[in-house]
Amino acid sequence: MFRKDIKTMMIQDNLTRLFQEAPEMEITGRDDIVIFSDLHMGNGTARDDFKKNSKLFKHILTDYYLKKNYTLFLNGDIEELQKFSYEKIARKWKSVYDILDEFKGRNTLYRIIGNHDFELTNMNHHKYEHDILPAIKLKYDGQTLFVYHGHQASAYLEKHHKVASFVLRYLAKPLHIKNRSTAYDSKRKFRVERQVYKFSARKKIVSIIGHTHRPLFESLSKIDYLKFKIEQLCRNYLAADDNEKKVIEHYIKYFKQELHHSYTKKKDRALTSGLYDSHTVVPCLFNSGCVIGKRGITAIEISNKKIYLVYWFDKKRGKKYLKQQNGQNPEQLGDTPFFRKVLKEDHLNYVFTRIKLLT
Ligand SMILES: [Mn+2]
Repeated sequence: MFRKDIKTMMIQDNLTRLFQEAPEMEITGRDDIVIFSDLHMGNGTARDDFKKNSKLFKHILTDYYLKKNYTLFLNGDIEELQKFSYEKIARKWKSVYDILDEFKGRNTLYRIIGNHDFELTNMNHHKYEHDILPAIKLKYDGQTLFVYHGHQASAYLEKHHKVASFVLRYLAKPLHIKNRSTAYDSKRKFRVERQVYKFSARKKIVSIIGHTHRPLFESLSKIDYLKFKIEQLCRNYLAADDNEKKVIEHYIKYFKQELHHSYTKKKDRALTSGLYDSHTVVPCLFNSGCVIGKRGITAIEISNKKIYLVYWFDKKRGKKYLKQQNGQNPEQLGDTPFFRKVLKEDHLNYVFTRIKLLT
């Protein structure tokens, strides 16, 4: 057997074990859930990746999700314990923990472990001692949404995260080395996604991860998604009446522009093919992105029997997102400069039907 095959087998076993051991929670179409990952909260200095979006994050938690009674899932890497001590983080971001406590008081907070906050599982007497889960299975209408951070799909991290932690805290700090493991290189991102995709398709489940900081919806990157949408619209065009045809033409034009735009940006173009073994894409992999994005925060929401990828941004930093897209206007959060925009959405039953038919 090749080394590569052994590695794959080990990772798939790893994910299977995680799946078996994860607690289950029943959800219905009436539940409202939001999933964030990768906050990487630090000590408030320039090396703290969370700092830039902290105000936005606090606002959307209190003025949107708490107000609307959402259940909050924090899907790993909440604290950046590979660079900072828990005490320093807790002191600096007390205002964030106060908000988390409000969710906790309502019994609507779930914390899932990541690789950068893994140390918490070895610490006693901190406030989330009994709240941290390795993963969770959300059961919806007999189907499974498996929520976990995603580092378990990387053989390297599982084995070496203690060494990585040491290196980051004691060596990277004085030398001002940028956190390489958060700015995950493309190849490693791709490998993690591929392993999770493989596992989920085989199990006929949906996986919702974080870790790579790259938002994914229905296993599709932005380019894949646009191509898929254009194809779908072309098919629908034939059976549409005159009015619908106009709308469809409008959408195709918009998606084509976006696609062209993405192709000219090298970053989006990277890693768009080869994630899948077969030619059909099974919509089994979702990624919430991260809270520390340069242009804002992405999250996965589950509500109204649907799943959404949403984008929160500050008007000053995301002006181009203010215009109408996909026929949707971004929604302003009260009189703040903050906006919420639905990037992608689909019915959960439709997602699971496609998983069933395509695997
Ligand atoms: Mn991570």
